[in-house]
Amino acid sequence: MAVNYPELWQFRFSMYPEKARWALDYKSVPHVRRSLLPGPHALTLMPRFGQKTMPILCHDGRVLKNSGTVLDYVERTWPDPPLYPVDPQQRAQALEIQKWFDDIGPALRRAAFFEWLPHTEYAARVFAMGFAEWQQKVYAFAFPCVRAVMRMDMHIGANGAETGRELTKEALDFVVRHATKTGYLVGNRFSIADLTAATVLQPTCLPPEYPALAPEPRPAGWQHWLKRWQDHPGLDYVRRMYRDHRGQSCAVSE
Ligand SMILES: N[C@@H](CCC(=O)N[C@@H](CS)C(=O)NCC(=O)O)C(=O)O
Repeated sequence: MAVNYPELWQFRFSMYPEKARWALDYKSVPHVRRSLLPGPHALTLMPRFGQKTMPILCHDGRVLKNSGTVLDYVERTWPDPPLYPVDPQQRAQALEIQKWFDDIGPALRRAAFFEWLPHTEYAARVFAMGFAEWQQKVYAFAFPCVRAVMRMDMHIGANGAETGRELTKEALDFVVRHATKTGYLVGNRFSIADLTAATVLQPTCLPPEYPALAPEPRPAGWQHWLKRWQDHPGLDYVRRMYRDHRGQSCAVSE
């Protein structure tokens, strides 16, 4: 009998799909990952789902869009181990923290992209990781056009990058302040708040457990971006969440 695996639509190298991957892996849920290339992704997603952002999770005839909705579904469908605190007050607090990090994610992404998107060959290679060689070649050729659209779409520019850097610092300060007592943002165990905070902040230190690494040697823009954060104590929290809780991939090939 064919197994009905949940199907996760994603970019390999992206923060919001990472929230969904992490939740599924954390709960040991075998799932299929459908990976798309930034740019052409819209042509696949729009006719099928009527939106072009991911993650999108398909399971049992349901289509879940938006990382918060996907994680809520994952939590209800596969409750163990839990990502939502049992205590209602703590649960509300964890969901509020998730929302805050979800809201600042685009600003942080804008700031990071501002520094490393100009490295054409490298950026195209990172986005096309895992695709067939011919696709990588075509993508590298077309990348300057794709990048122009990305810059417009995500409003990538100097002012936005400055705001993004300020918010990144604020977010790193936040995790240091809130995780001092127990090591976690809410209560004394790993929750959706930590999963979201660590995911959104992973570009500041690229923890080795992140499933899509930016290969070395990294171009100047990347190095500059990473150097900016390297002495912030919040990086210890991000690395610890990844090291202690990221777990193994439960992706299956069909
Ligand atoms: N608030 C949404 C944000 C999703 C989002 O921005 N996803 C990015 C990848 S990290 C995306 O799919 N971008 C493609 C596009 O905007 O065309 C969520 O939590 O799922």
